Amino acid sequence: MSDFDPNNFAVKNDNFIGLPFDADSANIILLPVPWEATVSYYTGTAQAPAAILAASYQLDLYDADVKDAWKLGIYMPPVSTEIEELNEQTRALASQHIERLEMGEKSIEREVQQINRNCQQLENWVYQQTKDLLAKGKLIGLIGGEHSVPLGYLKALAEKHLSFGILQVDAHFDLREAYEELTHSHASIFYNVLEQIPSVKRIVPVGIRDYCQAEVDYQEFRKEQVKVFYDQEIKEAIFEGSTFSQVCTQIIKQLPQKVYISFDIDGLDPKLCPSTGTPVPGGLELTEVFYLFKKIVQSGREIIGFDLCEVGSTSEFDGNVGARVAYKLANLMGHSLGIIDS
Ligand SMILES: [Mn+2]
Repeated sequence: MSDFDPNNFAVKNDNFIGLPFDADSANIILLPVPWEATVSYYTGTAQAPAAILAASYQLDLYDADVKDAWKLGIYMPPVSTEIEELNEQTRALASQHIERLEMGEKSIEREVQQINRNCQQLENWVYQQTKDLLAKGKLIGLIGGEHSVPLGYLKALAEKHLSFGILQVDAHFDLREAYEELTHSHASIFYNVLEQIPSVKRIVPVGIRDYCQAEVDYQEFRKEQVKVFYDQEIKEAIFEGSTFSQVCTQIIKQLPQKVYISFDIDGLDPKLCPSTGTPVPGGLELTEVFYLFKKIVQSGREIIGFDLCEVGSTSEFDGNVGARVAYKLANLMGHSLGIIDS
């Protein structure tokens, strides 16, 4: 590290942005979870960790919001081949199953049970990995994969932090009680979080613009816990003269002291994530979400963890945007917890 020059081009050393850290020396671990068993539209997010790593070498290390950000110490371990194999098996089963449903045929119970069991195995793996990293004092950014992957991480985090909130950037609510009969669906992550993790006292979804009646009803049922900022409401407030800064103040007011950020890349305008699993027109600009994150940190709140999910891999630009989001979130998380000053 002593001879590392942050002004130089990145060396392709198999670590994020070519940073000079390893599993021991890093403070922040970007844990890759190459999983897309339950995706229902475009595939490719299982390769997102590889796409983000490949694109990351193009980034500059300077971050205007966090001085000497590169010194925080970020490390991205290699992708687990065990999880890659489990993903491939499960994806094969799930795509047969989803095709059957789309043809109007009945599902095969044995097959559904096998998919759900494999998804549980993935959750257990994420839980154990993140629990071990937290025990070593590491901060973690989970790099999906589809949006179902953070459940095990949130369970591990909930053992360390007994009360926290989640800022969810997303086009979708993900509040379905199972989707396509799959209990661990990407469309059910926050239903599962609310039903299974009592330490999560508040969820603040931002950018929501594609959802069903049952999700609206469930949000209404959980309205003290789920404070939603629909994309349409945000845009209309701005059309009528509110500023984005005022919108951010309202969002931040709903967040407790400890904040976990769950960033589904499809919360952004799809021009920034063209090959994500389920792109939806509308959404936020990258500058807007980065401003919101910075304001959260400036409010004195702590970012205790994050995930970045649903980044596509079939166009190179998705990895480029994903790498920038991962770096900004890691930097602001470290800064909010006082690892380095700014
Ligand atoms: Mn989502």
